[in-house]
Amino acid sequence: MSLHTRLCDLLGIEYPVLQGGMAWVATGELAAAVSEAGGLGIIGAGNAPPDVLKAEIKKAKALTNKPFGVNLMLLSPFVEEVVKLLCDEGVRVVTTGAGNPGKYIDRFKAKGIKVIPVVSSVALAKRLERIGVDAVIAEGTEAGGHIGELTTMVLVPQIVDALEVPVIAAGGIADGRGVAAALALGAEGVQLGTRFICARECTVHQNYKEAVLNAKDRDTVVTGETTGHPVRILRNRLAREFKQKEKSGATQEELAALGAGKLAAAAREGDVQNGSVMAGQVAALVKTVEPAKAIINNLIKNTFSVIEELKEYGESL
Ligand code: TUI
Repeated sequence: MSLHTRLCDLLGIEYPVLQGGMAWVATGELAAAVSEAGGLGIIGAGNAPPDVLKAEIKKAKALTNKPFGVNLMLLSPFVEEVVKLLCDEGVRVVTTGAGNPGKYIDRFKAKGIKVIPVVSSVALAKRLERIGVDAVIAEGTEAGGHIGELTTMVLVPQIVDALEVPVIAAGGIADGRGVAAALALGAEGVQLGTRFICARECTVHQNYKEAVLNAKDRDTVVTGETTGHPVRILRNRLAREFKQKEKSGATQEELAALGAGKLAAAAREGDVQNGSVMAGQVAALVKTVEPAKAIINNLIKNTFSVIEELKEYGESL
């Protein structure tokens, strides 16, 4: 079964399914597994120094000949060096997050790298299309990690209406129902992060996977609303402490100190009580650990089942 859109041709992939480039979670192994399964795997650069990222790119190259991407996290202290590394390494696709990538786009384009920023507003999407991005990822506030304000349901159709380039929907998608909904909104692709945390090939700590598997509908909270960098994480001791400190008027420095290193503590050491367990609201829909190939195959199969079911509504007319 195939689900072919402009995005498949743009990126040279079989299915228009991207795996979110999650910092400390989306390593070379996961990205390669997703690309091998016909989607686009994406390594999360996060705050990693260039030598660490280079090793992940090397791992992915050893595991697949198919295209994969890297997510450039624009708040990284190493952003300049990472841009240079991505240009030198022959990475084929760069997604960006947590800011405006405008000033780096010419350098990527000069190397033939496809650039796909995550956007959470129509204004930024239009500005970036004008300076030559190849597609955009419209990410709703349901997503995990650093988030914008608008929901996927409201953001995606507005960006579809405003742009010519393909739009990829993200935030709140974990199964075929979500993919069918995204297509209905006009998206030509989807990006899933939280679902791929529970891919078998994802090397994140087992405790992190279990935290996602055990999450219920209201188990995520947004921290950092007072810092200008809202971040959705699973409820735990850290989340409670962060919210408490924000309520009692803690300074930006105090909050930054509380957050420092906490994603790595959860993702790599498995401290899911005192660490930052970033995940989207859709964690409640993630119930199994499966190979990336099974996740993608079921996603596509279930998308078509949903579309078939929907057709029946029209048949009685
Ligand atoms: O980037 C993400 N999600 C992330 S990055 C991350 S690492 C981090 N850790 C702690 C604090 C902050 C970051 C964890 N999760 N998603 C993509 C995304 N980008 N969501 C929203 C945005 C975004 C926000 C503002 C994109 C552009 C933007 O533009 C602001 C401007 O300058 O116009």
